[in-house]
Formats: sequence, C-alpha cells, structure tokens
Amino acid sequence: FGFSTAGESHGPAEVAIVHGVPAGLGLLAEDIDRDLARRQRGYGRGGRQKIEQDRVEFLGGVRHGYTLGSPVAMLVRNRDYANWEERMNPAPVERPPEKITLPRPGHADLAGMQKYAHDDLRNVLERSSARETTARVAAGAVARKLLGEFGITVHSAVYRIGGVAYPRELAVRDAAKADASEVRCPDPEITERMKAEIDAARYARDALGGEFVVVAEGCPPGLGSYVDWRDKLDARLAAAVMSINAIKGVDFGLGFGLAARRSSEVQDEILLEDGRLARASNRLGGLEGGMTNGEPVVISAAMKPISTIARALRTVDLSAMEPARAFRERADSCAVPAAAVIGEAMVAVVLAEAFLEKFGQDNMTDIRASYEAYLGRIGR
Ligand code: EPS
Repeated sequence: FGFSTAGESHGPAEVAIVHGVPAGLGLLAEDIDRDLARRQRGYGRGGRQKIEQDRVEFLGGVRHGYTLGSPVAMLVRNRDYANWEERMNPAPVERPPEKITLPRPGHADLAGMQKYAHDDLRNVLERSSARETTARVAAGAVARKLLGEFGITVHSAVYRIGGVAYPRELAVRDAAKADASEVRCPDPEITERMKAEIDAARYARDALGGEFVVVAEGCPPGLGSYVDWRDKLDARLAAAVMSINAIKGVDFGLGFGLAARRSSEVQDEILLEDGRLARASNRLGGLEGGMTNGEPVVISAAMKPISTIARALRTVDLSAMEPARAFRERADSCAVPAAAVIGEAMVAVVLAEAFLEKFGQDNMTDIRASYEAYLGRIGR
C-alpha cells in the first residue's frame, strides 16, 4: 500500500495513484470529498481557496462502489487553471510569460532552480506548492476508509498558532471535536485568540506557523516491527509527517518533554484489568520498540510560518545578480489547520500500509479473517 502524486499548483489537475488497495473495500467519491473539504477549511487561508472546490474523480480501481484490487487512480481538477491556461499550458505557447527570478527565502525556490537548472522560479514553485497535498489527502482518505473497517480512527487538533498555545494533552483528548473550530483547536475561547493572532500577522503582512497533533485510536498492537530499522513504525510515521510542506519537527506522546524526566515518570506501566492487559498511561504515544502497543498513536508536528509573505524579504535577483526583494504572490497567512488534516492523511497511509503488511492485502474477506484470528490469539 502506498501512493504517488502528480500535478502543478496552477496546472490542469492534481493526481493520486494508490497501489496495494485490497479488493472489496467500499469506496465512494464522498469518502474522499469529505476530507478534501476539511483540508480546504481553516482560518487564515488566502484567496485561492475561494476558487477551488476540490472534488475527486475516480479514473481506475473502483467499480460500483467497491475497490477492485487494482491501483486506485484519482483526479482533482484545479479550477484556477482556467486563469492560468496560457502560463501553465503543457503545450508551447505563443507568448511565454515573463520569468520569475526572485527566490523566496524558506521556499524550495533557490535550491530547486540550481538543482533542476531552471531559469524561471515558476518551474519550481508550481510543484513545491502545498497544493500538491490535495492529492495526498485523497490518498489518505482511501487509507482512512480501510482503517475504519477495523475500527481505527484518525483525528487531529491544533494546539499552537504563533504565540497562542493550548495544552497538548487536552488537544489529544478532544481531537475528535476539532472539526467544529475554524483553527482546529477544540477550545472555543482559544480558537478566538488564535484567529486574532492570525489577523494580527496578516495585518503586519506576515505569516504564522504552529503545532498540531494527530491521534489514531483503535490500532491493534504489533503494527510495524522492532526487527529491522526500516520497519520501525515511529520512524515511518515521522518521515511521512515530516514530508508535509513546512514541517520542521515531529515527536511522539509527550515527545521532547520525555527527555527531562526520570524513567519511572516516562514508561507506561502494564496492568491487568478484568483479566485483560491495560496501560496506566500513554506518555510514549502508543509506540514501543517501533510497534503500536494498542494505545492511541499520538504524533505531533511543528510547522514553520509560510514563506510567501507580503512583507517581502531580502533576496538576490538571479538574472541581474543584484540584491532585491523576494517574489510575492497571493498566499495563505496561516495553514496550520490544513496541515493537521494533511497530517491525518499521512498517518492514515502509513498505518494502512503497516496494517496490510500484518494482515494480508489481497481482499477484505481474507484480511478480516486474519485480523480476527490475531485478536483472538492475543486476547483483545
Ligand atoms: C501556496 C500558495 C497558495 C495556496 C496554496 C499553497 O496558492 P496560490 O499561489 O494559488 O494563491 O493557496 O495552497 C493551495 C492552493 C491549496 O489547495 O492548499 C504555496 O505557495 O504553497
């Protein structure tokens, strides 16, 4: 199980191909569209989201509402392409647009131009734009549908925007309620303070980052493995979440806070409750030895502020090789709520991959039988 994406931000469409999807999974366009819409919400988004109304079109892998076991191909059209047909046309055009040569600090612009020998920054920014995460969320929605068949849910909440923070443990507890908040913070009062913080940054022609947490409940113990470094689930989850645009740090459970505590205040003690195994706490975020342990998986991420800002920063004009101000383009002032939804998608994809590694991947009937047998053996 895994996926690839293709598509430029102002090109014709975003594309996702998900491979390794078992046959017999019920899958409807509305399963995907629900998450596409959740990604588009969030206070602090720019003008682009008023143009886009992301909707999936299945191009392969699904028939009469069920997956076939073949790759699931999905297309989300960029409505904005109508305004960019000349500038972004795959075919040569009569009047090529003026080249952009003012790389933005913090973006992929400069190293991207150097690496791919581009003399027009647009050739880099179109793909490095977070618009690509539309396709990731489509792939994540397929993974979420699969996990949901086994009672596994994935939620997210935002617990920091700029200087306004909310206790992480409360964000973890109430992540399932975050959809009600415009910034995905479960607390209405903090939501208003976060919105004011975004307004202040936008007024100052600046942008804000923040922190969010993704919580996956219902995972059986034993997803991932301790036997090979590549199989360790925490490493795979960290890589997947780190790959989201502008993410600069990831941690699990109490995260970096664990480093300052004594061992007796860190480990999650094993208890017997009514003859069943249980844990006294979940400070390690549901992962021990690179495997799920049956507690909720809790992964947090820090997002840096968006690098496209109206208060243009210093750069160098690469055509004239002269000091200049960075290229400015319409942009969001805060995308942390959207990043949290993208975080859900990436976590769902990694969990689905690990789930299918453990329980088989051809068809839902065999996977269900294997899953039930495992739960029976370990007494869950
Ligand atoms: C982005 C810049 C903005 C965002 C975009 C990411 O787009 P535009 O340049 O068209 O105004 O809206 O995000 C999306 C389009 C999206 O759907 O998330 C960037 O430079 O990364």
